[in-house]
Amino acid sequence: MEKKEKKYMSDIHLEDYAEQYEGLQATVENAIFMGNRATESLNGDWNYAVDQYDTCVRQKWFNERYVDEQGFTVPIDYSFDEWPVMKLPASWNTVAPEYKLYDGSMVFTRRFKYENHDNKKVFLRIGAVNYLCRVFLNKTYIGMHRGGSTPVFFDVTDYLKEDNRIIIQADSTRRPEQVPTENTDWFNYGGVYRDIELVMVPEIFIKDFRISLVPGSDFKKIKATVTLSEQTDTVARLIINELSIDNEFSIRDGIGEIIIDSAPILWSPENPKLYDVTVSCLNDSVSDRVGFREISVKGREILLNGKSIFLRGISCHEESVANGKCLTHEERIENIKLAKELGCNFMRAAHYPHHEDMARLADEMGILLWEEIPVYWAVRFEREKTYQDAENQLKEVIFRDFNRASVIIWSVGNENADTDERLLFMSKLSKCAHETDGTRPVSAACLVDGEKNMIADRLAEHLDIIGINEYCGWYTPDFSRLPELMENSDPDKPVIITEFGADAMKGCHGDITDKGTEECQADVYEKQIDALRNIEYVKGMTPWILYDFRCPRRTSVIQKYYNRKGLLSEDKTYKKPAFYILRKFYMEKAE
Ligand code: GCB
Repeated sequence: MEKKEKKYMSDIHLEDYAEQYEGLQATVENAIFMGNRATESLNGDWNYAVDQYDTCVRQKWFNERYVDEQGFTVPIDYSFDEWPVMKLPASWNTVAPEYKLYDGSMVFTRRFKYENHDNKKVFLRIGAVNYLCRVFLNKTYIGMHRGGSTPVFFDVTDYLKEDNRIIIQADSTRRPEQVPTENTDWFNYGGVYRDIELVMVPEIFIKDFRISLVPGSDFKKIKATVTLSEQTDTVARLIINELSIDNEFSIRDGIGEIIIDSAPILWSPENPKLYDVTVSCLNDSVSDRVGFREISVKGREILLNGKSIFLRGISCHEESVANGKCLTHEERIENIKLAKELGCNFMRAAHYPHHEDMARLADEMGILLWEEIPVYWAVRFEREKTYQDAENQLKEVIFRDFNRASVIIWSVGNENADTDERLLFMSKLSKCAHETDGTRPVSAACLVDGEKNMIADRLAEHLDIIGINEYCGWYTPDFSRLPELMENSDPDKPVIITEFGADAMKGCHGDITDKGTEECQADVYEKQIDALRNIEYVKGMTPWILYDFRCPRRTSVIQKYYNRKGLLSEDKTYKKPAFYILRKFYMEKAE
C-alpha cells in the first residue's frame, strides 16, 4: 500500500510520543561529587499543573510556540505563570487533599535569573524525583532520569541564560517494568521531593572523591581516590589537618589515588568521630566530613573495626504524616533519636535510598545504616532494561554515599522469589556492588524456603551477609516453625533477620490471639526474641518497623490504609508495648 504523507497533528496522533525523550538519559555517569560546592537553590515557588495525559511532552510545551511541525496552528493549553503555586521540594500527595491519591504526571515550571560569576560549568542537580523526570530549559530538552530515590544531574552550561524558564515533568506512574514495579507494600508518593539546585564547577573539576580506610591495613592506612572530569595529567592535594595530613599525589589520565600511613580515631556508633577532609586539584576544591572505620565479615561474624558486633536494628521507611517522603531534617533526627531510644546501633533504610542527609546524620549521631535499592518483590527480572535501571540506581547510591562511615551494607533487594531469572539479575547486582565498592559487604533481604523451612535462597552464595524476612507468629501462624527454621539452617555466613513483626493499631486491645491488638504484637516480639536470642549465626535484626506507614493495600478496619506493624503510631506520638519489649532485649544485648 502506498504510504500516506504524514499530515497529522503530532501531539495527538503520535502513539510513541515518549520515545523521542529516551535519548538523553541521566545516569551515574552524569553524577558529580558535591562536597561543599557552590550551589544556587531553585527550591521554592513553582507553578504547576496536573498533567494526567502527558500533554506537556506530547505537545512539547517547552517549545512555547504556536505552530506545530506540520504547520498547524496549535492553541496553547497551558499558562505557566498563571498556574497555581507549589513549594518544592514536596511530595504532592501531602500538599492538598485532591492530590492525596494521585499517581501520574505533574508539570512544574518557574523562571529564574542566573548571573554568571565566571563559572565555567553549571549542573542542575535534583535530589530525587519519583519516578521519572524530564527536564526542559529555555525551550530545550535537557534530559530524563529513571529511579525515584537517587540524585539526577544535567549539564546545563550551554543552555543557561540570564533569564531562564525551567520545566520539570515528574511522573510517578507505577509501571510493571520499573524498579520498583507497580506493586509494593508502601505508598507511592509523587513529586520533586528533594532539593533542586544549580551546582557551579570549574572547567575541569573533581567528579568523584572517595576516601576510606584500606581494608585489612590494621586501621593504619587511609586511601583517597580522585577522578577528574577530564583525562588530564596533574597533581591533587589532600588535607586532613587533624591528622597532620597534607599530601600531594599525581593524577594520570584523570584518575589518581594515594595511600597514607595514618591511624585515625576509629568511627563507631559509640564514638562517631569525624574528620574534615579537603581535596583540591587545578581550580577545584571539595571537602567532606568523614569517619574512618572498617566493616568486614569473617565466618559467621560481622566485624566493626575488627570486633564482632551484633546489629541491634530497626527498619524504617522514609515517610512522615505531614510531609510524605519529603522529610525535614528535624524529622530525620527524630527518627534516629527514636531508634537510639529503642537501644539500636543500626537502622535499615528500607526499601529504596533515603535522602543523603540520613546518612550524614547517621555519621554524626552514631548509628549504622543498611541502604537498599528498590528491587522489591516481582520485578521484571528477565528484562535487560529493567536490570540496567536497577544497576544504575545501585551505582548512584554508592556514588552518593561512599564516604559515609555509617553506611555498612548495600542491599540489592527485598523478598524476591528464587527463580533463575531473579538469581541472574540479583547476582549481577551483587557483583556490581562489590566491583563498585570493595569496602562494604553486600546483602539482600531474602525469603525463607517455606517447604523445607530453612534458609536456602540460591542468592545467598553471592552475598556476604544473608538477610532473612520471616513472619512467624504473623503470616506464618505456627510459631514452632521459627525454632525449626533456625535448627534446619546452617548458613556459612552471618544472618540478619531483616524483618519480623505484627500489626497492632494504637489503643486496640485484646487477647494475644487477637490479630491487630497491641497484646498480639507484643507477644510476637516476645516469642521472636526468645527464639532468636541464642542463635549463634544471627548477627543482627531489623524488625518491621519503627512506625506505621501508609499503604494502599491495607484496607482493614484496624489498618485504614496503613501498615500497622510500627512500634510507634504513624505520628510517632505513641509507643506500643512491643517497643519496650524490643528495647529491653537491646539494652541487655548492649551490655
Ligand atoms: C515484607 C516486606 C515489607 C512489608 C512487610 C509486611 O516482607 O518486605 O515491605 O511491608 O512484609 O508488613 O507485610
